[in-house]
Amino acid sequence: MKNFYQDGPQLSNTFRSDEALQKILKSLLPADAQKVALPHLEHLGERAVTDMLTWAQEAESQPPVHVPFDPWGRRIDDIKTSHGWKALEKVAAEEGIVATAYDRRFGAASRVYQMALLYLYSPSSAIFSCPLAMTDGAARALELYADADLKARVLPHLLSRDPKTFWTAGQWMTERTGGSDVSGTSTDAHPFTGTSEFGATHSLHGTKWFTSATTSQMALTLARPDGAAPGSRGLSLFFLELRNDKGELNHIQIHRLKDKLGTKALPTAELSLQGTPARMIGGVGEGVKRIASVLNITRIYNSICAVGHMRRALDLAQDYSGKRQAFGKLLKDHPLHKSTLDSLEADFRKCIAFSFFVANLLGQEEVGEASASEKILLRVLTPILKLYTAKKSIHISSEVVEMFGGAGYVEDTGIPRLLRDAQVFSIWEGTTNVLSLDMLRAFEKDQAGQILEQLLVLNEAGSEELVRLQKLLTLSGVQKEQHAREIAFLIGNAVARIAMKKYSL
Ligand code: UCC
Repeated sequence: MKNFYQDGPQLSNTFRSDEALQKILKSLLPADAQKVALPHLEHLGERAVTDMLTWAQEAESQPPVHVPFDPWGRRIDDIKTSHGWKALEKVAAEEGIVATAYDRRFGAASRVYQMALLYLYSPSSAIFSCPLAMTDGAARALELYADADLKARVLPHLLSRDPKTFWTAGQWMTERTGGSDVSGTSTDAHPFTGTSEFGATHSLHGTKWFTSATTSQMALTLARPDGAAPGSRGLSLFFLELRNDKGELNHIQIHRLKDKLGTKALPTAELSLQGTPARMIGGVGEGVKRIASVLNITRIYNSICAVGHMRRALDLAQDYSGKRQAFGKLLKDHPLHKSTLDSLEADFRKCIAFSFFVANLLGQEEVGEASASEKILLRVLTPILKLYTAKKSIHISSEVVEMFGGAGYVEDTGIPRLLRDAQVFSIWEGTTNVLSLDMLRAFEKDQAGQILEQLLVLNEAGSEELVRLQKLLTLSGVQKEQHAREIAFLIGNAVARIAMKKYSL
């Protein structure tokens, strides 16, 4: 074996090779939607392993840089991103990764089609899918709650397929007091006295500790208007534009970019608002309820992206198992290696089925076709889906890194990034525990717990997991809180099985 060199893993068209996705789409998309969506997805599946992959590698190797001052000492707070990052933004606009959901050409199925595009786009996007999540969430919040003039000004940009007019949005919730508990938000909103192109009502003062994709053109944020109550019930939702018509930041100072474990290409920043003009959306104290519509979209994005991430990890591991020899045979011919891979593939199938089940509910709700109990299911299943897919993605990524042995631990193979980037799925947009408790609170509203239990009883009567779940659901107070994660995972498993059956996976 003197001149032996191992061949690395190869990817092929990620739509054509994805049997589970194809089955789900054939089940969920009506014939007219399939005619348009399937060739488009095949085209994107090819880009995901050609030009996009090259740009994603470029974006990863040239992370964003914050330039606080110009050569003469003026404060400019420029954030320089790579050519690859910009090219991936262009792809997002051209391919309609957000817009497809809102043209509603195929009714509820437009959302499913759009989530399938996102699923293929995300693993080759260097996590440009994060700004897209915020863009989609902002589009939905504006569509639901903004006045007509603000919608007319902003929605055509967020939903543009032209890279020259496309905008992305940021979501700025997290302050130094924390990202989960927003009750301590200390950004103040005073009445605005100047003139503003977008009808500002307030000027904001405060520090945002983590702002997603700070190169976006607009953001939604929480702040406390003068005289509003303390705690989260006193917060309102605000729209702002980052730059004025001269291209200068609108009274925003960027302190630094965050040095994160992963998502290295993503320009996440810490900044302060120093009298930033902003327009209130909804009323005083309605902030959390209004921003929840952003969170519900970004949590489903998180799930679809986590599942896309799993698929990418498994594609690499499966290809490699047909190339790598050890102990006299290929990895795929070792029974233990094969059964390990098969069990990861089974986890992936559960997650993709569950994710598209919820994406379909979202589509139905958006076009007014969801029944009352489907709306309630969407509300309670969203946090469960998010936490379930995030944890599975970390598990699968970790196993895949291990399957590459030492090569999986060496940076230039690109494999370690799988694990680093997976870890964020369970942190941003609500951690596992925060979402488990959100689920318990949601159970209490509109008999959501009973509606969900009925669905499970209908499909899983007598199963050991259902019996355990029913027992846990009878707990109350601290005991129920202590078991909230177990409850969430039992429900996740059950709904995933129901969805797999529905899509014949
Ligand atoms: O900033 C971050 C980093 C950005 C980068 C992210 C990129 C993601 C990209 C993904 C693609 C790759 S991450 C920020 C992370 N923070 C969070 O996600 C927040 C986590 N915390 C929560 O989820 C909390 O549950 C809160 C903040 C939403 C709510 O806490 P509160 O203050 O205790 O409020 P309540 O009492 O739970 O809810 C207030 C009201 C209630 O309605 P009413 O008043 O009618 O009873 C709730 O039912 O809001 C309602 N509500 C909701 N409604 C709360 N949550 C929801 C919801 N999800 N849907 C509908």
